[in-house]
Amino acid sequence: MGGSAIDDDWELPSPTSEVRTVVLVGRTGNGKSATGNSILRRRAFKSMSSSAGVTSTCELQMTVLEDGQILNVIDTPGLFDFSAEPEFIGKEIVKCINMAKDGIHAVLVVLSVRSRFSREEEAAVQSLRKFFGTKISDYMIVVFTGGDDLEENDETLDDYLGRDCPEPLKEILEMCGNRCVLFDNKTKEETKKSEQLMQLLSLVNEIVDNNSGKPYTDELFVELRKGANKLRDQTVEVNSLEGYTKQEITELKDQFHKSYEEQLKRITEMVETKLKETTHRLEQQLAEEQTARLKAEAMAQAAQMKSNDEIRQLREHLERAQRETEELRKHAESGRCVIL
Ligand SMILES: Nc1nc2c(ncn2[C@@H]2O[C@H](COP(=O)(O)OP(=O)(O)OP(=O)(O)O)[C@@H](O)[C@H]2O)c(=O)[nH]1
Ligand SMILES: [Mg+2]
Repeated sequence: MGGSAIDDDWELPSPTSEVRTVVLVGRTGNGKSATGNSILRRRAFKSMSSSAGVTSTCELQMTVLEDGQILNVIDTPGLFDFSAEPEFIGKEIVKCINMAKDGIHAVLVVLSVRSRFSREEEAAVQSLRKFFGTKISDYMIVVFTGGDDLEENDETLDDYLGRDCPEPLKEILEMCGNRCVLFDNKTKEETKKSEQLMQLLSLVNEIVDNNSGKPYTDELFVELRKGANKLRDQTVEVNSLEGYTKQEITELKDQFHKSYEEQLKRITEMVETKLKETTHRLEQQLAEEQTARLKAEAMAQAAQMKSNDEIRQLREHLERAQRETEELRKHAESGRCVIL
């Protein structure tokens, strides 16, 4: 992980349990909750069309897959959304990491074929990578929702990506090893539902294999888990204490909770600071890219103008020459001059 307070190479020991965790991220309205419901095969997350964000906080739901694999699905509000306050995003990131505990097995970047791939989306993915480090790309899968829309036009995902795929989207797909899948969250067809889910789960398996079973973690995961474990141990210890009054036990527990809350607050502040840094750096980068683009456009325009000017001059020369030739011809016809 980049940045000052948080480093890259933090690993948790591989979890012994078979639980896997996937996190849904993406712009509001792209269909994160709907995709979560398709994975869970039940309406667990609230999903609906709305001009404002529907999901307001991270939520975890669990399912047992056909092969017995336990899968945790974390739905999120628009994390890494530039329009949201860093304080809000910071709290949600900490909450999400706290929920993921042992780490994240796959990050599902939800895009929609029903809306244009925007600069905000590009920036959101870049900011995800800047915040969690480039290692996060090894865990990313792009889920395109709106498969029904493509089907209506007799198009496949390859057709869709083949026509006018914006360069930044191509880069994102390449970055995550071209792991992408099309989802139709509206379908009632059982075969289609299970086929698209199988495709997604096989990509999750691919990620797990590629990363030797290690889920994504970093220092934040370690710190948060240490805090939670400490609180759990302290609670067990206090419960087994003898010779203390009920009130004394309650007071001790309150004290431990307070120190855990304080630790959470400290980590959240750390995340907020890092987010601000990330956003600032990204804004600078985007501004620089924008300036470079404008400069290139201006130069191209100037070159065009220059050549337009040259063409105009050439045309004027030509017209003048034609006029002179015509005059000479007229003179020649009147016998006053000879054309050579
Ligand atoms: N036609 C079609 N509509 C979809 C599909 N997936 C999601 N939607 C619709 O898109 C709208 C937004 O879906 P949500 O699941 O609420 O989107 P979200 O990303 O969770 O949005 P927030 O919670 O606001 O961040 C809803 O009306 C969904 O029914 C799909 O595959 N096809
Ligand atoms: Mg939602």
